[in-house]
Formats: sequence, structure tokens, C-alpha cells
Amino acid sequence: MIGVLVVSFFLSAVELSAYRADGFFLREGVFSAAEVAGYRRGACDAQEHAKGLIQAGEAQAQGRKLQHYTLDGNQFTDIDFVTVQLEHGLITQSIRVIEPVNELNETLDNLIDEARLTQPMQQIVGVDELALWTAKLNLKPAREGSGFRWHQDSPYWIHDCDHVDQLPNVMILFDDAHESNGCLRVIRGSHRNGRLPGCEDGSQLQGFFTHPDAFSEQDQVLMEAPAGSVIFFDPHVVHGSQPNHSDTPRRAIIITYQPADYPALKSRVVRPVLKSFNP
Ligand SMILES: O=C(O)CCC(=O)C(=O)O
Repeated sequence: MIGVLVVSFFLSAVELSAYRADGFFLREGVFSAAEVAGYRRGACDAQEHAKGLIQAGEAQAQGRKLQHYTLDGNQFTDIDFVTVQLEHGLITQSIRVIEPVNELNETLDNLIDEARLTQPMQQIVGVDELALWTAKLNLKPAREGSGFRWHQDSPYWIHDCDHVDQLPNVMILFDDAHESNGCLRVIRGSHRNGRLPGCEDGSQLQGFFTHPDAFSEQDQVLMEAPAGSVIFFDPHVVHGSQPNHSDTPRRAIIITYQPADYPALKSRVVRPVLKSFNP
């Protein structure tokens, strides 16, 4: 008889209660070095694909709509519903974020169906079947990658769905992340009061950044971890990061899931997620 080894990636009761109490949970060594190398290639290809569509005029040739705009002085381009955000500073024209990146790269699209991500997500969302909400590639290039101000994700999404509590994130690290290359930082327990007040600093995006009086920076936890690690975090948890001052990039994808049958944030089309069974 041939035996089949079935591995479970579901969270233990201890892991799940840590996620509920803190608003985040880190698992190290989830993806191997070879897998991570493939995801880095996927990130590189997605970047080249986006640049070709924007700069080489491929978008027009393919009948896709390009829209350029600035928000708080930072440059964005929408290629149909895919948003490409450039690094702040306008010198190198490096790409900072591509969302939803799975539309531009098959390897990164396949990652969405990985049981190592979807089994814990089924538990966190509390359903057997999932759909994709969004997938952001955060590139944070060496020496110029900018930081992300303290924010919650829920204020960005509240206008596009009525189940914002069921939109957990998972960040998959494509490079080792540490303080000097701008690792993710989360405010422990800040998800417990739901949506918090936004800033009032006169910027265009002020409402999306969390008011400094609504949380304490002393509760921040640096998510320093090796490439291949994953960080699950709640849509209400306050998080952000510092610029990348190091000589190495800090690439990562953040995938956000939701219950099945709901449309994705930007395409407004349902992207079903492969169902994963409890062995
Ligand atoms: O990439 C980071 O360090 C933070 C990204 C982030 O906070 C976001 O995309 O919402």
C-alpha cells in the first residue's frame, strides 16, 4: 500500500489565540529558499511587466486604459484597475507598490492558493471557502524605499465592502526583513477597538493615517524575520514601516482574503481561492 503524507498548516489553538489577542502572528520558515527565489523572480517580472505597460506604451497597444495622477505629491498610474505607485522622491521612477499584482504575474497569482496561507486564513476568517480581496507587491528598493506611515487597512476598504472585519492580511517576506531595511511594524492589540480616528494634517490622504492619539508607539513590535516567513495581521491593526536605508531591497507581498463569492477590491470580479481540506 502506498502511503500519502498529508501535512496540515492549520493554526494551533495557542497560535490562534495569540492572533486574536495581539492582532498579528508570525510564522518563520514557511517557504523554502528555492520557493522564495521563484517569488523574487515573479516580483521582478511583475515590475518589468508594469514598466512596459506604462513606459513602453504597451498598454495603449493592448487597448488598456492608463490614468496618471498624484496624491500628496506622490505619483500613481492606473492600468485599467491595476494601480502602480512610484517611489516617493521622483528621482529614479522605481516602483513602490503594484496592486493587485496577481493580475500581472502567474507565479504570484498561484501563491494565493497555497495551503500554507489558506488553511490558517480559513480559520481566521471563520469559513471553509475563501476569495481574494487584494494582493499588493511592496518592493521597498535598497536605499530609496520609502516608509509607510502608521495606518489601519480598514479605513481604505470600508467604502468598498460591508465585511471589513473579515479581510485579514498575510505578508510573505521575499527578503530577510530587519530594522535597517524597513521591516513591517505593528502596534500590538491596536485592532481591538476597530476603526480608529484618522489624522488631521491637511494631506489628501489624512483620513487613512491613524491619529497619533489613538494608539501608543511604545506598543510597536518589529517584524524582523528571515525570507520565507509569513505574518498574518488583522485589518484593524495599526501598522507601518520606516524607509529602507540598507543596500538590500525589502520585497514582500501582502495578500488579503475574504469569504467566498465576494468580488475582489479593484477588479470587482470574484477570484475564488482553491479550497483546502482539513486532513
Ligand atoms: O511594506 C510595508 O512595510 C508596509 C506595507 C503596508 O503597510 C501596506 O501596504 O498596507
